[in-house]
Amino acid sequence: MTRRFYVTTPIYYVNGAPHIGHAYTSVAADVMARFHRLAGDEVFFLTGTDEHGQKVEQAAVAAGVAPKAFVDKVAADFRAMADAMDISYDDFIRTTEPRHIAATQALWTRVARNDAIYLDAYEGWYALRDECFYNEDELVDGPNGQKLAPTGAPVEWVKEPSYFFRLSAFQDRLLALYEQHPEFLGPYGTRNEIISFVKSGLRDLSVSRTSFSWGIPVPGDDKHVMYVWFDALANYLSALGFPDEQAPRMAFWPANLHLVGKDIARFHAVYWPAFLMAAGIELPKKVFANGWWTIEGQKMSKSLGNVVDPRALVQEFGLDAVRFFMLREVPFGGDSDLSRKALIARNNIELANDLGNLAQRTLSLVARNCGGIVPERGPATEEDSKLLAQVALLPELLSAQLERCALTDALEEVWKTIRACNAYIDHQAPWALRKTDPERMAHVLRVLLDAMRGIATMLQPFMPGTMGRMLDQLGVAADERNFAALEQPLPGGRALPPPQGLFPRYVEAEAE
Ligand code: ME8
Repeated sequence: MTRRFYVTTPIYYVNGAPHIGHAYTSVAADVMARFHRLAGDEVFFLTGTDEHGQKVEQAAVAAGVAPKAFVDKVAADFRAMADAMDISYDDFIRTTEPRHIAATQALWTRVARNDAIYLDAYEGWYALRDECFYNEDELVDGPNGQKLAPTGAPVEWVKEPSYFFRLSAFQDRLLALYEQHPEFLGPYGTRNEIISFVKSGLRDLSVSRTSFSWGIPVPGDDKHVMYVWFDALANYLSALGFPDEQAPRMAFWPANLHLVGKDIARFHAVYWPAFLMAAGIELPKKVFANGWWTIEGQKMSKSLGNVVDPRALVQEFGLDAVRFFMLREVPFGGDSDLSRKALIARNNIELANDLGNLAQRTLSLVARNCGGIVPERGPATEEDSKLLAQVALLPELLSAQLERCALTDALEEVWKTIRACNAYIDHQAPWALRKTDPERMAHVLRVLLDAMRGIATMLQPFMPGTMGRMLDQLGVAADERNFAALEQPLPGGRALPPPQGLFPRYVEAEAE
């Protein structure tokens, strides 16, 4: 039976340009998608853009452009960013597309038919920046005595006719979900926060607005447009062809993993499952929230002028050094800081030294001493077997870690193996064996080639471009690069291309 794996990123607001935070969640989701493809699963990987709502409408007005023209332009930039980061999405959904509008209206109709939506009037606080309604008791005091959202966003008092979703009716079912399926929501801290938010009591949620029009009309009452979060969350279904149960992609529902930032855990772990329960639709298997990036210790913001376009970093350091850094620096789920110093250190120590040198040393010895031909496997010493056994464990270990979204632990596991290879090469000293025992030298190099093949195969999801080049250099054919193929050793006798460096060391230009 084929296993299916459906993974999503948030769909990003098009009120501003893409930045490193957006790239981060997308790279993490990309690693999950690529990993599952290499494991032989049928994968559907969705990303896209969130284009409705007051915040986007205001950004268009500020730019002096009609909303549709504005969102077309910014959405294209988000797509270009995803392409530049080598995000292997299978579909890019935009909420202004007719397929999304139709699906979202169908979802609304289903929820309304089940008596979970009613018309009333909203009066309360709204934070435009978060596109979120807050209860009075959630607000905090700002510097000039004004009220702020807990996120620090300004709030305004909103009073207008509105449709409401009966969120309060789902409190017990949501708590039961978190309890019975502890794997539904992670990491631990986010799960606790959400549970206490739900326990503190849920009020019905305003799900339509009448004071602006840039949104999806409510079926049967087009004075109202849907609350942007009802609209946005529906994307995960609309890309599958919902409400057409026969649409081929519907086989991917329920989603295996919604990867989000911790800022939007509430929407995904409270509102979304409640909407789905109300519509009688199966729930996603897992929501996992990544932590927050700061830049050189500071919050990223337009006013500080420190918003980082990931493409600028890629230009300077190379794509895979950036992808690697993002997932390596801090355990996935925790907050991280982007500092040039840390990025350069990771690149130089772990990529250029640990992995790059290992490949360079081994491949140049094979080129020089074995005529560039992959040696046959020889009789294995205890050390050989130990190293190869460690490599052979990687697919299973990494699968278990990725199942828990422990992307950083997965990398650490691979790095332990890389360090073991470096210890092995130093200890075996194949360069010295050349004179004393050339046969053993060939066997040692063969062990290293096999180990590096395992390592490069497992690292493909994290650094697809560079690991593709490493596998080229190891003489591994395209159809030998998945996890199952690792069980089959490469035949000896293959001619390898001349070795080339994989990761340049980065030297910070001397201050003038
Ligand atoms: O919230 N650090 O879109 P958005 C880490 N449209 N991740 C960050 C980040 C940072 N500094 N900044 C942004 C929305 N992110 C909605 C989503 S989904 C149905 C609708 C990432 O453009 C993180 O994943 O504000 C966060 O959740 C997302 O970008 C927010 O993107």
